[in-house]
Amino acid sequence: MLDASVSQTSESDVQQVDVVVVGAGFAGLYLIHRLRKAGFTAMGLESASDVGGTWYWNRYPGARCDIQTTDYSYTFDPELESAWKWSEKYATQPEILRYLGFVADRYDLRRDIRFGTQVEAATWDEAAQRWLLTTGNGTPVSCRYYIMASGCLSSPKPPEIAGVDDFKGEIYFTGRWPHEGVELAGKRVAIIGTGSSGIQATPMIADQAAHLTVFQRTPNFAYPAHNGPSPADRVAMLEKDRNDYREQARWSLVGVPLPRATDFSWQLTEAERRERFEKALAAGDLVVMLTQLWADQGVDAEGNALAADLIRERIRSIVKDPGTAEALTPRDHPFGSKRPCLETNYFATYNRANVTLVNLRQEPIERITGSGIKTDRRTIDVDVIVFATGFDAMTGAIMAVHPIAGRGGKSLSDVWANGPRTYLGLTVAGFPNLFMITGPGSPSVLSNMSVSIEQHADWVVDRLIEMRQAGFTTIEATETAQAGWTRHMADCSALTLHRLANTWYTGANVPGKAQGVMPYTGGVGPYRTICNDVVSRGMLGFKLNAPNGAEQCNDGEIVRLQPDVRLVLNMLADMNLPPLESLGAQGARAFVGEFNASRPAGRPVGEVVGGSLSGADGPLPYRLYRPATPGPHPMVVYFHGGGWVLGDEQSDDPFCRDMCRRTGMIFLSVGYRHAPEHRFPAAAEDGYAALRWIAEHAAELGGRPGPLLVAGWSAGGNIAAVTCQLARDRGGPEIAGQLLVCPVTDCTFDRPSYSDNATGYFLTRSLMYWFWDLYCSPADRTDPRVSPLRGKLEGLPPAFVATCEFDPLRDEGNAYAEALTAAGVPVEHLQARGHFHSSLTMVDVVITGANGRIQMAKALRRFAGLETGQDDGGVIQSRKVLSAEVSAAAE
Ligand code: N01
Repeated sequence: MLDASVSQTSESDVQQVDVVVVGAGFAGLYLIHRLRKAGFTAMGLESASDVGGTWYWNRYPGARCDIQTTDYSYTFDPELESAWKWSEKYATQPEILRYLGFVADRYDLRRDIRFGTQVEAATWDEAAQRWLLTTGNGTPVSCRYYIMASGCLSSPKPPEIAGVDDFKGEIYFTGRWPHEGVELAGKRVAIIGTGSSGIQATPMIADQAAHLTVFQRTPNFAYPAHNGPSPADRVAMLEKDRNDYREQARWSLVGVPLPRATDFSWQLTEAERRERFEKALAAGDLVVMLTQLWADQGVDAEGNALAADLIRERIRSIVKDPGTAEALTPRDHPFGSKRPCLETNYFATYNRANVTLVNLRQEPIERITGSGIKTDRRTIDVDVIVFATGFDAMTGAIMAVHPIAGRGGKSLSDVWANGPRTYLGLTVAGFPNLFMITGPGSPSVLSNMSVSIEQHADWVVDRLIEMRQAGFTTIEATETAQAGWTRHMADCSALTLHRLANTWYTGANVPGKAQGVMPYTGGVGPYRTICNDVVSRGMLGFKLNAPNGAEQCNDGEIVRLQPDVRLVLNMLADMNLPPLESLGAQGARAFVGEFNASRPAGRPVGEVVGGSLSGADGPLPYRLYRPATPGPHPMVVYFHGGGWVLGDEQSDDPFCRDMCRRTGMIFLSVGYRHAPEHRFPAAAEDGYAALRWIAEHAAELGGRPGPLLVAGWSAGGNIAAVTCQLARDRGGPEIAGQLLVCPVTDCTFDRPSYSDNATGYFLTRSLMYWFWDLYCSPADRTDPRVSPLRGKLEGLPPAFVATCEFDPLRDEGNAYAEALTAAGVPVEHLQARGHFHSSLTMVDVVITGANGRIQMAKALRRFAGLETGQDDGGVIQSRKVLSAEVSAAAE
């Protein structure tokens, strides 16, 4: 099949090519096409006897794609797009295989592929700066670049059940289904596994078999595919402007151009939520159900549970036997944390007389015998066993080439012994010129694969072209870049619920496999931006070498911000907003008011009431947030942020609600006076006066008798810190603890964070200059009532100080925490990595800020003498419950 143009060195019997591509599925075919067009000699090595990859092997009854065919297609060639018409919304395996064959024919790809060829080992030849691949068929191959396009789900998992060899009947694996088909009519069939393969195969097998017994360990979330012709609305969207549709898909979150829901579950009524669910159900689309219900469904356990309950309800409504229905109802993992499935008659199949479900949670399989399957309660005799037990996903096919020996002979299996580490899911430090397509660390299986494959193949081939132009012949990720990517991966997965489920996404399905979320959970569009940024920042994190000794290495980490902070800052940058300080105080206030109106509404608390208290020079408005729990509650006097110029008692509403829920305490947000109308020391004196008034009226406000707590963010943190000093010096009231979030503590601007973070992180240095100028004359600035760092710190209440890495105020906050400690004040200091000035207060926008708020809430409870560790707000508490459930399920 190989083209004569692939050069051969007869002396050594080693074929020489520029690039070897392993795998001839979606990825391998496109790569060969692109490499050839770019003038590289490319050879495909494929263990199957033809093209197709996963669609070559997975021929079990019912096998179909679960991304709509409008989206599950190549998009690189408009002529190809118009030359092929899919017959259904979700094409069958034979049709998809025909499509891939059609593509191979159209671009004459087979001539560069050696079929029936398993790559057995790959060794980096340091002297030649090339890879040497040995294969199970034919001569070894030497290549400059070695690309693994071997698929994420192509290495079937061994059955792991004792006695398989004893079975006298027929055994089949869904992932290796015989090409000639299997005759099941009249037979007693067992199927083990209820993932996507099992759920697709079960109704089809039940139609044929005399009896089907389904052995289920974990029930899965599944909803109807509603297969048929492609839906008219989706086709219309595509046909209206194909390029635009494809482009939107490339920048979307999962590779399908559907906007995500932006309303949070608590903003919708139950009827509205049900309506959305029914609509998503009718769409028959995995992605619609996963992204279109409400904004918190994938990131928050409570929002997720609302969706999960509706899916569970549907199962109960279909399956007639209540015991079977319950057994089929998933309860041990959040919806979407494990790949959900599209089903066609799956649940209804359990109403058939010839179908039985065996719940392996109640009666585990002990072994397979000569005649069937023995559980700890009984033996079920069968003629056929179908293993739908899944794959050694994401790393299995890569590690099947063993060893892959990189620099210094290091084996990839050793390097990955504790789990895969990559840079961008594309490369591995220590393995020059090795690329993976949709490897671990890229969006891969959490995306529409065809979009991710094209992006990866394009990125790799474009780099090879650029290197050729620049004279470089090797490329290798640096350890720094890879470590940074690993950290970013962990930050991203902390945002989602994937880590709460035992799945093939985390390696949990393969005994002994290192565990951790393997796909990149940050989304397709953000990932594409990052890959492009790597290039525009001079191949950041890569070392390039040329044969003449030339070297280029621009080392560093591509993402240092928390993923959601990065998105927020990019969004703000795209808005191209005028600097706040250019708007004047009134204009800036109006702008902030408008900005606040567009943020998600805070979550419900027991009660929110407004009122008026006595400030230093007249009444001040306040807003009180009361928990839903019975009072009286400890009270926190809260000062909002806004540089002493902006904001009001309502402007930190989501933060106050969140902290009220997490602490179980009253938050009373004070509307102190603002500059320039009221300059220093108005805000400081209002803060202290408010504290006194609240202490005097605590009982009527529903507060617990005893010391108050104070808290504040930014300039509010400054007022909180000052208030503590004034209360100490002026004879009370007593304060049990202070929470200072990114506080202003000093009037100098020469600390490094003022230059490191001068611009680009929303709060800028020049904005801070402006705030200071409006509030305080230079002559007053060293007064501890505005620069508390310069005050006496002994005898202050215990403090929790939070500072953020990308904040101009970081270093003065750190300095205050250190100075308090030095003065003998008990201090807990949170230095939030990857966060910016607003991270901890932008509740439900910067989700990664929640961890900081959990710590803050615990500290406040401790200061108030309450138990910590409980009642930390719905989100995290229910995550804990889920984790506990998951580990219980695993036991
Ligand atoms: O594999 P799976 P799959 N004893 O790992 C059970 C894609 N795909 O082939 O969950 C008893 O999901 C296991 O139980 P548990 C899609 O991305 C797509 O079905 O580990 N049971 C589970 O029920 C999908 O997610 C399509 O407790 C055992 C099942 O076997 C991915 O491929 C179609 C067991 C395995 O489910 C994998 O799906 C098919 C044991 N020893 C697949 N070991 C489309 O529609 C495992 N199980 C495009």
